[in-house]
Amino acid sequence: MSILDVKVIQDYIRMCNDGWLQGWHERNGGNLTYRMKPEEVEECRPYFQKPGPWIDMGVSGINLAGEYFITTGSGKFFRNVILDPEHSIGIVEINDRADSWRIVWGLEGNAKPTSEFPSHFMNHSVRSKVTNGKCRVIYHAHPPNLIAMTYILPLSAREFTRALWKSATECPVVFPDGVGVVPWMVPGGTEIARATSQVMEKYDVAVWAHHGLFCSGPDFDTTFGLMHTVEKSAQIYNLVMSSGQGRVRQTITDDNLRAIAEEFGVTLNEEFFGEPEID
Ligand code: 2HA
Ligand code: ZN
Repeated sequence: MSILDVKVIQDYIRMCNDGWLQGWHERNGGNLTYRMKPEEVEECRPYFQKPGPWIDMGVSGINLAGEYFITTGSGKFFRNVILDPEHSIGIVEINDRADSWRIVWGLEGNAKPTSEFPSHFMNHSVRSKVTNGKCRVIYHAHPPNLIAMTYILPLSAREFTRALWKSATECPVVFPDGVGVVPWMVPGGTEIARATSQVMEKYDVAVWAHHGLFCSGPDFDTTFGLMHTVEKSAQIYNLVMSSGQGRVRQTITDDNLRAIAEEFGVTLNEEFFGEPEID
């Protein structure tokens, strides 16, 4: 047995590789964190090393005190996770004040958790709170079609949500709350972490303008599926806009959206109905 035989580690590695295969993780692009269940921590504990020093994160989230996260490493390539997990990913423990982490497994060769760990951590804090502890996964990727949309649509939750809901029929069922948008900001710091976590109070998806997407969810499948659904819808949107040269002959109407919501038993965010006042 090794830690690589533990199911949660295998599932985590598979998700990293699935993202790589989709083309969302050029070079060191993207990052993935998972808040472990207590029983998963116990399954992995026999393989823990002597813990590293506590490192201050610059942010805190008291509801995450004592939690353990699986994380990708800063500067590490998703492509290499399946080939060399010990150097590419790791497990960190959070301290009692919930403002520092220390490495207990992996991230070998002096690696550190992802540069976006502050954003992931604050998003976990907020999403865990608003989902009564159900949210466990925060996933950041660079899906190209969604990024392309951030150059042509106004950077508002309303515009992005309507465009994505109307580009594929199942979207309102998959993300009924809609998607939030964070304007362009310098990545990797505490400022973008705070801005993203504010958006994540309302939405389980946050667009980073000209950069990528953050998705959250209770498990790997749901969160990967959310990223996949948003990006596929963005692809359709871009195909329609480019092949139709901006002309749309017909689309999913607001009444159609309401009919989907009723049939599938989801409540859609009413703020997003109605045509915009300005074009
Ligand atoms: O990890 O994607 O946003 C590289 C990034 C930073
Ligand atoms: Zn990024």
